Amino acid sequence: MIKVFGLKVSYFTGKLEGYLRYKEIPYEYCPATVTYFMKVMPSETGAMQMPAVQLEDGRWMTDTSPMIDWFEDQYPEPAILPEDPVQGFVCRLIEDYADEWLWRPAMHYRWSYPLSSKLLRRQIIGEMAPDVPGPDWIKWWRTERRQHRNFVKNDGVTPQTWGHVEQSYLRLLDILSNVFESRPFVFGDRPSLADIGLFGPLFRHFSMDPVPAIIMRESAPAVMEWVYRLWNARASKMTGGFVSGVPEDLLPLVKEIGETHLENLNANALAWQAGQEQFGVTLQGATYQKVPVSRYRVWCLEMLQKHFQAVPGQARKALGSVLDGQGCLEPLQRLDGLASGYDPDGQVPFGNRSLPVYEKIV
Ligand SMILES: N[C@@H](CCC(=O)N[C@@H](CS)C(=O)NCC(=O)O)C(=O)O
Repeated sequence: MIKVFGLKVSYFTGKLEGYLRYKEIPYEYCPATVTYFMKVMPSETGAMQMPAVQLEDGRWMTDTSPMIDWFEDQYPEPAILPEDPVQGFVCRLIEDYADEWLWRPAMHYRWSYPLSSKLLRRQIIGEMAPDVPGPDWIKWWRTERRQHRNFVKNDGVTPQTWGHVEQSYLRLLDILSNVFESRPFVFGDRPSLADIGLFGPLFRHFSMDPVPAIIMRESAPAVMEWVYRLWNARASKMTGGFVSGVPEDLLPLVKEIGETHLENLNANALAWQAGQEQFGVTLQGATYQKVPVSRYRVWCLEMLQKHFQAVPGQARKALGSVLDGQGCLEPLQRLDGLASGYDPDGQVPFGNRSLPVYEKIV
């Protein structure tokens, strides 16, 4: 059986577990203890990040998006990527936004509020460091300080951006509440890659961490219901299909992604091309400063552009007009000739590379 190394409070472990459970791919969950997270996983995958997967043949993989693509090749039925290439691209766009943009509000809600950070530091240490010698209070204190510094303070969350960071979450709840009034999953009666992508932040962070979970329960119970509907969904029990096209109620999400995630990816890529280590960007009127430049996120934009180009002619026209109508097409295509060099040999999710996302700040 494959082994999934991660934590029960981890964003991306939750995303992968949601996918594997839905697809009914058997796996053994293995806690990423300190020894695994800091020694075994980096030496096998090149990245100190979770989840990492060890296959039965001994090979290791990391990074949920390419891992899910790999699993889809091995277990094609039922596909989580709709056949309609327009929907397929929108799924990838939503997944990338969920992975990379919602990360900041998720970390902020977890580590900026003592109600949450005091609980999470115990949960993390309890699962990760049962055998590490030393008093618990020191381990809690170090964990809380590390997470807040790396993922909140050094990621552009300030008194000036705090409100905007939270608005991203609140707007998403409004958009999704409206969607789930009409259907059980983002694109219809069964989960798609869009649901799996959103599951990362919405399951292990927003629906479980005390502060955002109170908000979700009180103001967006339909989203809470979707979280657990997806956790309990099994492909073999699904009968329905996907709707056709991109429903009207998803357009506000596409617009939101254009204004936040795509603008942010562009600013990051420009700074990377200029050889900077940090960048500033104004999004929806909020100015973020000293955000660490990420080569991995240059690759994310490169991959989105590549997926767009791969959509066949007539469908690409239709997709272009959906994206253009929401201000997304221009930022998607703004930068030409991106060459992150992140995965030159097309090896992901295999291959031992250097730490992708947080190489500069951990
Ligand atoms: N793109 C990666 C991101 C994985 C990731 O960032 N995982 C987080 C935990 S959910 C992590 O391990 N962060 C490193 C750290 O906390 O030091 C994926 O999709 O798997």
